[in-house]
Amino acid sequence: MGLSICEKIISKHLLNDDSEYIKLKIDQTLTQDATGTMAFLQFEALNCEKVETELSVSYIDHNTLQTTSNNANDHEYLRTAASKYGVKHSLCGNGICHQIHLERFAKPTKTLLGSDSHTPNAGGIGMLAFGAGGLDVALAMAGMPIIMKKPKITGVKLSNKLNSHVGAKDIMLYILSILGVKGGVGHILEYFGDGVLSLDIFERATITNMGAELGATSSIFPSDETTKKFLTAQGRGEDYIESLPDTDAVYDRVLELDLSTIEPLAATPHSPGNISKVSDVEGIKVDQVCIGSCTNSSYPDLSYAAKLLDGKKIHPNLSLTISCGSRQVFMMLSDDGSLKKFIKAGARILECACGPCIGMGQSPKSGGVSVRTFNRNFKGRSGTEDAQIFLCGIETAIATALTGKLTHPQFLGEVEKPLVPTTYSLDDSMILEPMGGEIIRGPNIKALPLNTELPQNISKKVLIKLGDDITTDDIMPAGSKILPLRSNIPEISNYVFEKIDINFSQKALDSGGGIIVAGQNYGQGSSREHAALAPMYLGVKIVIAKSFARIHRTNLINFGILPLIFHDEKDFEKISLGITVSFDDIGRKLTKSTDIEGIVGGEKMLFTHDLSPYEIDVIKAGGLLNYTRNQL
Ligand code: MIC
Ligand code: SF4
Repeated sequence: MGLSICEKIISKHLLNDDSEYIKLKIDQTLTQDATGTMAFLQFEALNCEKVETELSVSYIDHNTLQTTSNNANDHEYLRTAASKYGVKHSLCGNGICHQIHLERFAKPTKTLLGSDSHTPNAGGIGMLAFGAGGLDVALAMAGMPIIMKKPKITGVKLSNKLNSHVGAKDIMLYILSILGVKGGVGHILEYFGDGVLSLDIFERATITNMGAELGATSSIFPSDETTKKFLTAQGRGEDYIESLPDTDAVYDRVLELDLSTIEPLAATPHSPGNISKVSDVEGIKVDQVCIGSCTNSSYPDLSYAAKLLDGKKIHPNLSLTISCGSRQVFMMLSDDGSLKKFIKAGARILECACGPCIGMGQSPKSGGVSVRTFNRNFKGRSGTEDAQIFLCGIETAIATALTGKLTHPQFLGEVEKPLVPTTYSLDDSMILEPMGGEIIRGPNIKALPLNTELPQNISKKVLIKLGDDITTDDIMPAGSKILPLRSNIPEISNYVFEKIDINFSQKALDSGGGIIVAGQNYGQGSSREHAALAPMYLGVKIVIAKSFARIHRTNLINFGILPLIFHDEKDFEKISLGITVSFDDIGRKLTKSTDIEGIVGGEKMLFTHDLSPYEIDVIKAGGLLNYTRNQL
């Protein structure tokens, strides 16, 4: 039986022979500033002298608005910590972690763990890349493997070519329309078939990037002649290695997509899984168009955007922002005259960073409509609670910027895409080599809180009851006000569930902690471990849900919070806000059975867990840091 690309890479990195939970060696790590301060504080707590990976890179890209000293202090901490521990450091202004990593460091057939959910962006080049919480990345930097439930592999067979006005983003939106935001859970999506040949590396990366929106463990493309040309054009020809599936590779499930049947699509408010044809939502008045983010900010994307705008003016009632994914992209747009086209058209050029994607500026007006080439449109993420955010590809975004209303890209007429470059502008001077030295810590960097061992008996109140698809943006909001508090858990914990229940944190503190109850897919979205760490700080011991999103589930375990699942989903209705839920001798029960009996307001109720023996030990120890230190 032939092997898929994933199976080949996994077998090369596999460190155990368990068929259910696999331990994988991690070759490279990446961290960004919003999750990186915690990752580095955790790495420090492991008392290692240097990182043990082949390569670790620390990026500054999220917290770039410096409205107080916090972000600049974090940047200095991260720069000096990287230097001390042997990590490369990409300075503020150099661009978005995923874009730069793809351009300069990602290698086919290697493994990458990043403290950001869109780390599978590197799958566009054939790397097996995973998003994780900062603690998992800290452990990988210390040379430890990642442990995960063995993923299933979905083969996505692409045939034919895209029609004009349809881009890679539409492929992903189409897949989201079929599978939904939970459709990738437990799976790696491996792309194969003739259709792959028509996609350049950045188009492939747009697709693997947004596998995160399906809840997928990772996504990957083959490494082929296109990959070779790209790496050569980046001056990294020696990093090329062919990586193809065997012709008789077998997948756990196969999805067949005829690229020629895909139309321009848009995700409508407030989920990347709410997909409509652009033709069905055309005509909505739009106040803002934002182009950029790690999913659509490459040189091919932006030079095409500039070409589409050439000689035209954007609609006067609308604001168009452009954020390049990297300084390489910015430089090339400047060299080829694209920048001038943007400026003449009336665009606002932002720095190379995440920017509006994470609510770091450019929040739309009250009730405003914003059309973005980004990957997430969760309610409130833009910084404006009642804004309506649509996600789409480059062409729809430009057509919309010109007309002031959501517009089908046919409006643009036939414009040929610029050729993919055969050389890129190469200047790594904003990526610092580690030089040793001492770590500098600003006053906002507070000590890392630790959990205590799992108590034998737990009897706590339900602090909040939530529905399905609660995102980590709902649990621990981001944006320009809260993101700068990422290195200060006591402070940031005041904002947990701020948008759903403004009194949550006070209630949790007053009740001496408690329990969170939720529906399906709890914790979808980002990898931010603050969505587990801050509730832990507030005394949350258990989350009971119908199901959990992968990265968040691991983050809960990593911080000693027990993720329990309803045995019978109908019991969800029987748990009310404020009711007391009790478990006796819980540590022993977890080990003994996957069924756990609890008492809910005096009545018995059955819950289950899907924890591995290792995960049970981590929870009992009060989290992974305690567990690892006990082991050492
Ligand atoms: C996101 O897109 O939600 C983020 C911000 O990049 C997060 C990481 C974070 O919260 O810092 C992610 O995707 O993991
Ligand atoms: Fe940055 Fe947005 Fe990409 Fe997250 S999704 S890494 S915030 S650009």
